This record gives sequence, structure tokens and C-alpha cells, in this order.
Amino acid sequence: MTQDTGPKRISLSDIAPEIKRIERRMFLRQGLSLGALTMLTGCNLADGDAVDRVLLAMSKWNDKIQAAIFSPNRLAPTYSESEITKPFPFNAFYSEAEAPIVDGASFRLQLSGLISDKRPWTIEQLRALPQATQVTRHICVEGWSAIGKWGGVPFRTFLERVGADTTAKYVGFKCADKYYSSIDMPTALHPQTLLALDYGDAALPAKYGYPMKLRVPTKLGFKNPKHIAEIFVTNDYPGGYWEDQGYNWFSGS
Ligand SMILES: Nc1nc2c(c(=O)[nH]1)N[C@H]1C(S)=C(S)[C@@H](COP(=O)(O)O)O[C@H]1N2
Ligand SMILES: [Mo]
Repeated sequence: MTQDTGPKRISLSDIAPEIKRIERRMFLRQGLSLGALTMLTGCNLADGDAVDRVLLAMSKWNDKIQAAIFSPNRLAPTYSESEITKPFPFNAFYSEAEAPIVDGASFRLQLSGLISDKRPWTIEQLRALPQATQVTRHICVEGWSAIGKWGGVPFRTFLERVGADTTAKYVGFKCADKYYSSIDMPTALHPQTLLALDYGDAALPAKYGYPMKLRVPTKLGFKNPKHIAEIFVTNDYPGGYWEDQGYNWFSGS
């Protein structure tokens, strides 16, 4: 028997998230075959490194294009209350029973980075700001979507109130469960981006992100951080929990 000493072979599952994304962007009804992928990328699929390089380049290009065509005023669809999905699904990188329990009375939202007033916020102080509600669709890359109702402070209102540098590139989030994510400033200022305190007509339960989550209906589910503990503004790319594992950073929905 001869030993295979050629370059390492990659399988489709190694690069599944990237392929899914390309399929979605190309509006393909069927999955890409290895042959089609070879033609698209122009690489021999036996050469894993070359494929990775091409897919990474495509992914970065895709982020740039998406950011460029993102319209700060285009609204995500809204729905009627009768269309709300019941029960609304739970999702996280752990099971529902492990969702962090945050003590609301002692909770203080921390602020850092390019923000002029970094004083921490209590939940009551956030509730005293102007509030808005939305009924929108949440789309998860894991293959489900659901309509829900969230209420809270329009994120633009909050950023302006604390003197955030809205010319900076990114807003980042650190969460009580060690999750983290970040969004571009145009998305942070989008009229439907909400610092959500409520699910339905009551405070967010632990499973949906108590004491607050960022509700971003123009982004995929994983860019909606729950259990936010700290918000920062920066020009240095902050990445995110799934973003750092290969999911597209822009991930508009
Ligand atoms: N803190 C935190 N936020 C998170 C996650 C997480 O694991 N931890 N998962 C993300 C993903 S992948 C999805 S689909 C949504 C799920 O939100 P839901 O439980 O309200 O449906 O939360 C997002 N925000
Ligand atoms: Mo998700």
C-alpha cells in the first residue's frame, strides 16, 4: 500500500460555514458540490491551504461589499403581534439551564473606549430614557427564524446620551456569559437597533438575555448579544465569539 504523502485533504465539513454563506449569497437552491467549489475558487481542493486562503479572501471581500451596500435607512420588516412565534426559541453556546443569572439590583452597565461619559448605568436609569418596541424576525445561522417583540432604548439615543464617538468604526459588547460581539457604527445608529430590556411586555427573562440584549433586526442572530455587561466604542476591530470562529463579521440578514 502506498502512503498518501500529498498535501492535506480538506472535507466540505471543514469549511461548512464559509460554504453555507457563499451558497446563501449566491441564492443557490442546491448546495455547492466539491466540483463547483473547485471551479469557483480555482484551486485544487486537495490543497487545503489554498482553499482556505481563497475563502478567507472572499469572506473579507464579502464583508466590505456588504458594509458598502448597507443602507442606514433601510428598515427590516416588522410584523403584527399575532405573528409572534410562541414559544420564542432559546439559543446560546450552552443549554437554557446554564443561562447566567444576573442580579438586577446591583447590576451596573459598564462603558469604555471612545465614550465621553463613562458613568455606569442602572437598569432603572435605562428605563427612564425614551423607550421603543418592535416586532421583528430573528434569523439564526443554525437554520431557524422566529418573530418576537422586544422593547427598550433606541441604541442611537443611548450612544448620543453618553457622548459616544459616533465617527468611530465599531461598537463592541462584553456579556455576562463570556460571549462577545461587535457591530459597525452605521448599524449601531440604525433606527431599529435597540438596547432591549423587555421581551414581550415584561423584563427579559434570563434565557433571552436579562438584564439587556442588543436587538439588531438587520443582522443575524449571533450579532444580537444577550446579557450585556459592558459596551465599548473603538476603531480597533473587536471580533466576536462566532466571528472569531469563521462566521462573517458583517452578517446582515
Ligand atoms: N450572551 C450571549 N448572547 C448571544 C448568544 C450567546 O450564546 N450568548 N447566542 C447568540 C445566538 S447564536 C442567537 S441565535 C441568539 C439567540 O437568542 P434567543 O435565545 O433570544 O433566541 O442569541 C445570540 N446572542
Ligand atoms: Mo444563532
